Amino acid sequence: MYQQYELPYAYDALEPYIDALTVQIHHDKHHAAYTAKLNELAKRAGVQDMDIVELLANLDQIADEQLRTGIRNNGGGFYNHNLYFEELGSTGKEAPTGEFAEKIDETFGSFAAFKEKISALAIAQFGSGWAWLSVTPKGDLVLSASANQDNPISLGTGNTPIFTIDVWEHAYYLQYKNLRPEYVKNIFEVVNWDTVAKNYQKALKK
Ligand code: MN3
Repeated sequence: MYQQYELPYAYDALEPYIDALTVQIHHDKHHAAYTAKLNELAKRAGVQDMDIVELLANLDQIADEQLRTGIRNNGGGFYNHNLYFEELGSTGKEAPTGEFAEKIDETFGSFAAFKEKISALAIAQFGSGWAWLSVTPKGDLVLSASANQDNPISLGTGNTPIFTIDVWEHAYYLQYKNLRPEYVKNIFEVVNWDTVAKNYQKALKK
């Protein structure tokens, strides 16, 4: 049974940057639907007890093509939104600190340069998708983007995602309409960088 991440913050906690109705529908409808569908399909495929990362990294083990595609999309939707909702909820800290902050500077030059690069990927993603900050098996940071509910795990990169930006229209359209760049700019106002730093440390220990 795959458990949807429960929001530890109120629907309106991300306002004015992400409105309460968007958070509510995004989490309680979209994310809940991916989770329910994943549970149904995983049961049918007999993989309901697999860890989600293991499952997404080994999609080719599911012989039935329809089940495989359904699990790729809904398993991705489940995993991606767990990461997304967990990384949000500002602590008031505008940037990471400590070892993770040093790694960002070393990799991208500065935190501002990192924000600029991942934002450009998010804005340029054609149609629905995600932008990613991931940790490679060697412990390096890399950026990428993906379509639909694909992610660095289901794409077989071997990298561990630690931060993401959802650029499906359901993530911003109620408030921002067609202005994806505004949403991408504002999401940085509500990131919990302590959570992302924890994700980084966990990824290093893999
Ligand atoms: Mn979404």
